Amino acid sequence: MTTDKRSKYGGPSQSPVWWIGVAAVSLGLFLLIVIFGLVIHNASAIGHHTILQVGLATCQKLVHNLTTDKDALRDERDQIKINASRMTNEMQALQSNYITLNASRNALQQQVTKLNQSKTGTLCHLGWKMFNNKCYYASEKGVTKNWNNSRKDCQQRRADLVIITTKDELDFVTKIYDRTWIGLSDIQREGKWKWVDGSDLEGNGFWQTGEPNNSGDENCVEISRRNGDWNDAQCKVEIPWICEA
Ligand SMILES: [Ca+2]
Ligand SMILES: [Ca+2]
Repeated sequence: MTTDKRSKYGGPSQSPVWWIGVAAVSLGLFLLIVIFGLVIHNASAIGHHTILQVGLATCQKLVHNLTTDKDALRDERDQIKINASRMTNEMQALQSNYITLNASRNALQQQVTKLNQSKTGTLCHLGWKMFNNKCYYASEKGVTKNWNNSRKDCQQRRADLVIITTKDELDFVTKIYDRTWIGLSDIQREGKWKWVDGSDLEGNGFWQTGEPNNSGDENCVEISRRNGDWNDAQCKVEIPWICEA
């Protein structure tokens, strides 16, 4: 039995060589596979390394860019702060100037008001007289006119015949002339006494006793010699006149 098996494989000296060859070939193939695997693995690792390097460089560049942007933003923020501070200072200066100008304007307005008061209180045209902040013009000595022409003369002087509202004013006028036209008449309607500004005669006036009597169609009012009070006279009479502005 044993002899038959050995003859089948060609003798006991050839069998180990054959197995060794097979094993060597197998080992060689295995080593090739291992080397190939290692090469593939290394190539993959190198690829990964390169990608990581590129990614790292990109990140570094990104960080650099972000740092640059951050610095730029910080500078911009600082500049905005400086501008805001400067604008605040300018605004405060403008507010201060506004307050100063407002105070100056108020002071000037007060001066203008005082000047206007001073003007009305002390200044009348040359040749005019002042009384209680009003200006009065008395016709020249020796010149006489009827009531209508006297009034026209006053109007040419941007005034009108005097309107007498107080006893003081009456006394002031009668010291200038003891006979003079005043701006009162009943020309428009008999017995309806109106001043030249269109207003009605208020109260009883300063009529002489027995006047107004419309004696001979008397429609214009004069201050006459008799005690300085009023008399209605004919408008055509020519006497001095007094204007009030
Ligand atoms: Ca009359
Ligand atoms: Ca009369």
